[in-house]
Amino acid sequence: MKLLIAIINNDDSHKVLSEISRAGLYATKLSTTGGFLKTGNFTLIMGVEDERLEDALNILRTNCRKREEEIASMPTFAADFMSAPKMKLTVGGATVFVLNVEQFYKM
Ligand code: 2BA
Repeated sequence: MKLLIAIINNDDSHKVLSEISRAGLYATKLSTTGGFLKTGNFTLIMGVEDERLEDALNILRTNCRKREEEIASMPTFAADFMSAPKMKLTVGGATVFVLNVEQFYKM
């Protein structure tokens, strides 16, 4: 069994969770915050049998979009904020960690 930890954009949440349920997979959704942009995202924890790992990854691949976000680069003073040059970041689709599960119980 594998444990997937997937960090996903809030906008993709509804579609991804629907597809996971439709595929008969299980997930727990946590509300989280990116350490860099400090905006909300969400994190899925999924316990997945080895033979279903590719199914789970495909759902994430298909339903999580890459998006461009524009942020102000760091101004020197608060007054500089409006004129601070903008920089573009590519955020997402999904950031996924796959870990081996040693033991799994439902008691
Ligand atoms: P954030 O930390 O808010 O990062 C948002 C986006 O900002 C990142 O998109 C990336 O484009 C950029 N970014 C983040 N840290 C950076 C840095 N040190 N230098 C330059 N650019 C940086 P993604 O890579 O798609 O990440 C989306 C979200 O996934 C992240 O939100 C964070 O919550 C999570 N994440 C990504 N990589 C991670 C990792 N190695 N460990 C833990 N969480 C991670």
